[in-house]
Amino acid sequence: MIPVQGFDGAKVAILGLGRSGLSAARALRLGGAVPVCWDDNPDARARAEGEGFDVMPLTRAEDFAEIATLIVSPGIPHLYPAPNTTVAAALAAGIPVDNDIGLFFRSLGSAEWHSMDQPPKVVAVTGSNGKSTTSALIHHVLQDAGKETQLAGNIGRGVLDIDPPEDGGVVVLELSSYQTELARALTPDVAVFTNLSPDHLDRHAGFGGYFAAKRRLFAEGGPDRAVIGVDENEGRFLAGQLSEGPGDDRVIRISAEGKLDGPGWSVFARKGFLAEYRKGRQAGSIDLRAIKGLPGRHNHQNACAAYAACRALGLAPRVIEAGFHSFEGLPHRSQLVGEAGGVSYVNDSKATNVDAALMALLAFPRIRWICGGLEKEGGLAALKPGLAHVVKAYVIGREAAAFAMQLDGTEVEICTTMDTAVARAMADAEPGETVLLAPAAASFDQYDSFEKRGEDFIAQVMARL
Ligand code: UMA
Repeated sequence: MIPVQGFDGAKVAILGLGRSGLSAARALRLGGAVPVCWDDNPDARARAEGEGFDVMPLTRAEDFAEIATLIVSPGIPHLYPAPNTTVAAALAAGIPVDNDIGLFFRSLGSAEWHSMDQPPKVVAVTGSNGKSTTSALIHHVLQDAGKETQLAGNIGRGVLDIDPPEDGGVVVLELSSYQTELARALTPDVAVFTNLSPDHLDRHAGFGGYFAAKRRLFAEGGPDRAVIGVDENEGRFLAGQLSEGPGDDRVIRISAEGKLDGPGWSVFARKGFLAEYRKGRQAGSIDLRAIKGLPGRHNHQNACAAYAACRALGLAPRVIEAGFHSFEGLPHRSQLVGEAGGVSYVNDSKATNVDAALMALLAFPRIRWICGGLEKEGGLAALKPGLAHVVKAYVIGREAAAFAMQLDGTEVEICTTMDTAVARAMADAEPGETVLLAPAAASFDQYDSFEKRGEDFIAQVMARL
């Protein structure tokens, strides 16, 4: 755990007592602060009380009379669509609002760092898609290369929960827009922006607010190196703003859409190969088609981002390539769960929306596609470019028939349950094909979470392999 610095003896309010809130409360207490906690859910309050924390409602400006700052969990709105009551009270009282990420960046460095040969570094990854895989891949490559490394942030571990890093250590953080928007300190050594597509728009008052939240990672002090996905205008704009000129290699441009020209530092994927160019010369290349844990264009973009971040940290191309080969992927994201009789079984239960499912469909040539569930707004029309890869769809979910109706032109079987869908897809599959769970829908009509849905798929496949 990282003890929070700068609040010794001060009262610090904490709103939200989930993973990040409780971890902030513990780290503040360790640093000598007096946490004052609140959560709108009584069960969460009881858990904090069980750990000996003071819990009290903070709903009026007067409640903040003795409070130095308010730490807010990422899932709690602080401005849009409307501030939570506690945040509104803090704003009325003129109290600074921060989060665990801001506390982390202020508290990570210690006096011991002065005597280290290589003081620890922080890599922070943001973007709309691929940030979990990119962060996990950077962490894996570093681990594989024998470096001391820790992974935290939006990926599921509170940032203050990590151990103080050692000499030469690297902390890899996945950061969401909720987290970057609120943090009062954001000073990674290497910052990565994977890509941008609309998400969480209600929390950021639109697409501009969402981009502005992510851009803060590159503005507050500025990283030594910025790895920027330039396949959208926003990335191209950001890369241009951060560079002194086209040859400035503090910015590494990445693309999954082909060769990037220019004298600067770039990493791109073309026809299944990753290439690195620096000062007009090729500096490295990797055959991504041979890497089983990273199938498809979207994973090739993740590979470019992770490669660039690892190069910025000084790793050699061959070391990074070796790490890519042993990367197994994250659970429920292009996860290869088995192979038999020339058929591959892939769990992409995290594909809860149409964009993510399309990426999965484009990653494999001949697909027995298990899809359906609780449909999101916007319909399925955007899946069209991927349907050419589908041999047949096996539709699950309570509204399977309505879902199937939208897959006009594709052979479809209404299966409703995972059990039936896996059995039917497996019976039909031929060598060279992939049985793919990529639902293009949320799981909540039949499961508690996308994780539970993915686990059911794996169990059904394993029972029959
Ligand atoms: N709460 C209130 N009032 C509210 C809303 C929530 O009191 O109005 C309370 C809840 O009762 C609960 C607590 O706040 O006790 C939950 O806080 P939280 O939703 O911020 O969740 P944490 O457990 O702290 O987890 C957070 C991230 N959650 C969100 O961003 C929603 C986790 O990312 C992250 O892994 C974790 O911190 C550790 O850093 C999850 C996520 O869904 C995976 N992220 C979103 C995404 O990836 O799309 C951004």
